[in-house]
Amino acid sequence: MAKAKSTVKIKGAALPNIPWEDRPKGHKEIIWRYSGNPIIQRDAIPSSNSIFNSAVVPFKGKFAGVFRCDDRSRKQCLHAGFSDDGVNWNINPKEIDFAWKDKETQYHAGYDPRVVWIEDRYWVQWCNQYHGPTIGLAWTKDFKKFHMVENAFLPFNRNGVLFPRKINGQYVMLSRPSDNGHTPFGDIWLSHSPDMNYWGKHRWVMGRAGGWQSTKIGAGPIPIETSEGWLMIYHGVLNSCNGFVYSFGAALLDLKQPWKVLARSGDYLISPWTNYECVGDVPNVAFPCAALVDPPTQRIAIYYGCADTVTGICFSHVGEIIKWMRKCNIQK
Ligand code: BMA
Repeated sequence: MAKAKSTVKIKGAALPNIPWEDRPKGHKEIIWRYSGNPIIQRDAIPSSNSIFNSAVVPFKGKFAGVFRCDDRSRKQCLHAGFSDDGVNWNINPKEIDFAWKDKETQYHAGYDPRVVWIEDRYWVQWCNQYHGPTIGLAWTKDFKKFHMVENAFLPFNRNGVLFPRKINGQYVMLSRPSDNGHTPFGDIWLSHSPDMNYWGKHRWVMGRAGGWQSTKIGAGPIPIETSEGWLMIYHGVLNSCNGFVYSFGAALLDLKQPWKVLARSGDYLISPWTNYECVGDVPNVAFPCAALVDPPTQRIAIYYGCADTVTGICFSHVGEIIKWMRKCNIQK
């Protein structure tokens, strides 16, 4: 198999079984959608109204994940799931039963999960409900038993995304302070913690920009460590006469001071173009929550929610994304 020509080095273990489809012949865009999209239909489990904005990771030579499965009362629920190939998913029809000592802050609904392996366990971050949206945290080793810890931030906050390792001796998380509704603003922030319990040393990362990212932005998948910086794929929202439109692009953050932005795409990678991104419970949403990467070949598979209804994947090469980002860079 031909390796990407880019000299960018990516940290992390090889993932030769990454879900993959070659770039279609004649396709000129930086990114291409899987021809079998959507990979998860809205009714993949009996209780679900929609399955989208979900997170997957490599697990024991295969794949596991945490899925946002809104149910038919339209409650936002988190479910675990497993897959042999990262494309065909077996989602547990029972909602995750998070173990936690404190009734007051116990999970009772959740959405937009992210999952990351740090040190010796998988950490789940999601939008938890405690007097409004805030960032819930839990860990698991087997995707069967999940152990909650304290909510990371005060409400209102969404899009909590952990870095995959400590930086300067501390855990680091991106987030997007918000309001209690369909927030018409939003910048990306970064916070530090010595123990996954207390969060502080808050830093502003970046704010809105023009066009597709003019209303609000929020971190997407877990940042990817490369020799050029942390590759952060993030969503951006514009407000049209037809409501919010969710697209996604990419930025590069400094390796040692990840609140410093090195480059940022003025163009989007994906904006809702296809039927399944444009039509659904919330039209015109492409919302990325996870990415799988195979460092030796630089292949990347991005998982994203489509129109708040189903789940899709799209593909590219990390080096190509970074090269493209530098061409349409708006970080001066
Ligand atoms: C955000 C979140 C996302 C959703 C998006 C578009 O505020 O609720 O889960 O995909 O709105 O509806």
